[in-house]
Amino acid sequence: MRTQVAIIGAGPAGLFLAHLLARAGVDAVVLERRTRDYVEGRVRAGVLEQGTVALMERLGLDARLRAEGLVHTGTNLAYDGEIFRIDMAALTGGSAVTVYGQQEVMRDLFDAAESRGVRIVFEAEDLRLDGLTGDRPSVAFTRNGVAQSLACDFVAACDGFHGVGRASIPADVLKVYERVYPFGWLGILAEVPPVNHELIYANHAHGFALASMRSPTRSRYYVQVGLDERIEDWSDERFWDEVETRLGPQASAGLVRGPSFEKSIAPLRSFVAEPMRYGRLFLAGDAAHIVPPTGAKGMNLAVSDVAMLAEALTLHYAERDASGLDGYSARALARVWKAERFSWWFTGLTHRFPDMDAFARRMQVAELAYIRGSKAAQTAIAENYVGLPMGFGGEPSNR
Ligand code: FAS
Ligand code: PHB
Repeated sequence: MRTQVAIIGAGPAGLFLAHLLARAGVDAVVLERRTRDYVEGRVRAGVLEQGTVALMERLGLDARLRAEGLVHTGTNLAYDGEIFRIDMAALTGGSAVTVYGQQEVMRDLFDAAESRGVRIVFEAEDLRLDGLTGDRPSVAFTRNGVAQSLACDFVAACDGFHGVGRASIPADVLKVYERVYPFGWLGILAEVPPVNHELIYANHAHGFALASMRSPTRSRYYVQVGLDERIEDWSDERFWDEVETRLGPQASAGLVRGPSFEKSIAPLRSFVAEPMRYGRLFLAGDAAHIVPPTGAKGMNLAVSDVAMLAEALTLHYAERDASGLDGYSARALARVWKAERFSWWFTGLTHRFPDMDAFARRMQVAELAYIRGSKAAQTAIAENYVGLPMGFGGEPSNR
C-alpha cells in the first residue's frame, strides 16, 4: 500500500485531518486500531469552540450541529452558595461556544468519510513506524493477522496520549512538561433536563462540580473525586447529593435527579511534548498534549493542530513549499501553551487541592469574588473559553 500521508488514529484529530486533506486533494489513509463503534462510543468532550464549529462548517459537516447543537453565549461560576454568569458574547464581540458531544462529532465525521474519499482501516494492530528521518517513511501493521505495510511521504500521529507516534521520537529529542493533578473527575450521563440552560462550574469546600449537558433532555454532570476513589464508591444517590451540595442552593434549585446510564472516572493532567515534529513524523492532538477538561479545550486543541497541519501539508504538495511543515511545531505549540495555561489556571481556581490551607482557600474565594465584579477579568475568561484564534485560513494563531 502507498499514500501521501499516513494518519495514525481515527479520533477527532485523525478524522478532521483526513477530511481536510481529502478536501485539498492530498491522498491519505487512516489506520485505527479499534472499531468505529468503539471510537464513536467513547463519551468525552462536550463543548466546541467557535473555531471548531467554523471548521465543521467549512467541511460542510455542520448540518446536524446547527440543528442539534446548543449555542451558549454565556457560562456560570458558582461559589459559596451563589452563582454568577459571564456573558461571553457581550465580552467577545458576539462569540459563543456550542454544546455538541464528541460522540456526535465523530458520528458526523465517520458518516461522511466514504462519500468524501476518506480511507479508514479499522482494527489495524501492532503498528510500527519506520524511516521517519529519511524521505521514505512507512507504517507496518497487522490486520486480521496479516502483516501489511503502508509506504508514505509523511506520518501524522493522531493516536492519542498512549499512541505509538510520540513513543517513536527518541528520548534525547523529546522534551516533556507535565503536571499530574491529585484528583480526577467522576462523570455521569442521565436522561434528565439540565439544571440550567448553560454550564455551571462550581467551587466548593468539598471539591469541584460541573453541570453540563448533551441536549435539553440529557445532562452531563461531573464531581471532583480523589485518585483513590472508585466508581463503586459512588451510588447515584451519593452523586446527586454531592452535586447539589457543591452547586449550592441557588445553582441547584430545580435540579432533576435520575438514574445514570454512564458513569466513569477520568484522571486530570497537564502535559506537553515538544517538538511536535520529528523528521517526517508530525504529532497532533492528545498525542502531543493533554489538558485538564476544566477549560473544555482537549478536543478543540486537536482540531486547531490538524487545521494547521493540513494547511502545511497542502502547501507542500500544491507549491512544493515546506515552510508550513517547518513552522508547524512552533505554530501549533504557541496556541497549545495558551490553552494549557488557561486550563491549568481554571482548574486551580475551581478545585480543592489536598494540600490547600485556609489561606489558599481564601485566595480562591477572593479571586472568584474579584472576577464576579470585574469586566476585565471576565473578558479574559470569555476570550479563552470561546477559543483563541485557531490560525487556519491565514488567521494569526499567535495573538
Ligand atoms: P483520541 O485519543 O481521541 O484518539 C486517538 C485514536 O488513536 C483513538 O481512536 C485510538 O484508538 C487510536 N490509537 C491509539 N494508539 C493507536 C495505535 N497504536 N494504532 C492505531 N490507532 C491507535 N476534552 C474536552 O474538551 N472535554 C472533556 O470533557 C473531555 N473529557 C475527556 C475524558 C476522557 C476519559 C479522556 C481520555 C479525554 C477527554 N477529553 C475531553 C479530551 C478528549 O476529548 C481529547 O482531547 C480528544 O479525544 C483528542 O482527540 P485525539 O487527539 O484525536 O485523540
Ligand atoms: C462536558 O459536557 O463533557 C464538558 C463540558 C465542559 C467542560 C468539560 C466537559 O469543561
